[in-house]
Amino acid sequence: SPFLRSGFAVASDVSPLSRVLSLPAPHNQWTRHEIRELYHSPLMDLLHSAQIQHRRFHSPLEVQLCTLLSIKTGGCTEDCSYCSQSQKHAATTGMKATPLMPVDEVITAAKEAHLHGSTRFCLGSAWREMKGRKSALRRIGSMVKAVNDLGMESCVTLGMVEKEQLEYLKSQGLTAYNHNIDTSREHYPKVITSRTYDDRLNTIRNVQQSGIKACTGGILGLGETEDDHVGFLHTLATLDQHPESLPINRLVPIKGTPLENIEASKKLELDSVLRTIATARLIMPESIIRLSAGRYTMKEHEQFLCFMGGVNAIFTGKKMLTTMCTGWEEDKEMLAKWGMKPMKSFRETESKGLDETVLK
Ligand code: SAM
Ligand code: DTB
Ligand code: SF4
Ligand code: FES
Repeated sequence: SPFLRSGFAVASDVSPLSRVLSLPAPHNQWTRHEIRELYHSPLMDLLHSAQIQHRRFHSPLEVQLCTLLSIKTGGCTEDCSYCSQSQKHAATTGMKATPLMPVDEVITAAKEAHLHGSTRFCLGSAWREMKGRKSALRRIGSMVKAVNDLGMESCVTLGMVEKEQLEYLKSQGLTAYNHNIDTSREHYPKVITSRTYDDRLNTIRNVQQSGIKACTGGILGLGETEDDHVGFLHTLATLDQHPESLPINRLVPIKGTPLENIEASKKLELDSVLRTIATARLIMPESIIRLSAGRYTMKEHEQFLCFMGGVNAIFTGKKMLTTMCTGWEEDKEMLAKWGMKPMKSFRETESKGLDETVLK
């Protein structure tokens, strides 16, 4: 074509990016070196390759809409230094602990989310672990069942959990369990001391072994380096199974927590976020990548670049757990403007089906 000047290949045949694009299937044998090379590729090539990879494994215009509900807020005995819900920071955050919500209130919130087009409903509790919480587990089982009965995918995030408890939740129809590694193994002890990195990995392993999909990812902006992003991605990409869902949160600095005033020199830059997302897309091509906490602070064009890099899920609705969330209408308007549409639920054939007019 006269319009094409020769010689401008996307990346040479032997570049790390083109090697990844020629892999026929996902694998979990990544080395840190390989991931580092991808992460530090020219950003333009990295984003372009991630978009190609995205199109090999996903329908490119579909975004999973997911809504969160905090079913038990505050009073958590963990010391995660970013979190509004840790009891350790309660004196300075002023966060009050609430009891576990009744099932009918959860159903009301799930119905609302379903009506607005969300296909996955996620229940979060501020607990270190589920051990000994027999009646709470039963009640959460009923919530899961009710969410499924609406035709939505169900998800819970309840802290550390035992195998038998996971089997019970699975028997109630649970789709996914969220438990994050949060950051790299090296940076982790600077952020959380009350639970180890290996505790987290064991919980994720138990979830995957029980046949529940694992939603696991982390937070960017905790004062970590770009090499911590590489380490974080390496841990995820070398799990026995890649996460079904991979949340990327951006730190929302919460008043009264140790990370409230993170130093300006450690501020998270957009290009690091894009590099993390695009590298995740390249090395875990089947995972759903979810742009999570802090999205409401991002401008539309910043979010657009994240979608280019391989994001295909968001939380949308009235609230995250305790922080702000962009609402359904605003999100649907933004996505529709770009020609994107909600991802169909794999449960949808079992339900009455989504209202096709949800995204006009
Ligand atoms: N308590 C459960 C746990 O830790 O597994 C579930 C809820 S916890 C709030 C889920 C995740 O939300 C955390 O692992 C962290 O990645 C993210 N998160 C919590 N507070 C945040 C904040 N202030 N900014 C960004 N992400 C946050
Ligand atoms: C995840 O990684 N992000 C979601 C979900 N998993 C449970 C929660 C984000 C919470 C952000 C802080 C808040 O709203 O309190
Ligand atoms: Fe507790 Fe989860 Fe907050 Fe950590 S992130 S303090 S485990 S609610
Ligand atoms: Fe529900 Fe990740 S928190 S899918």
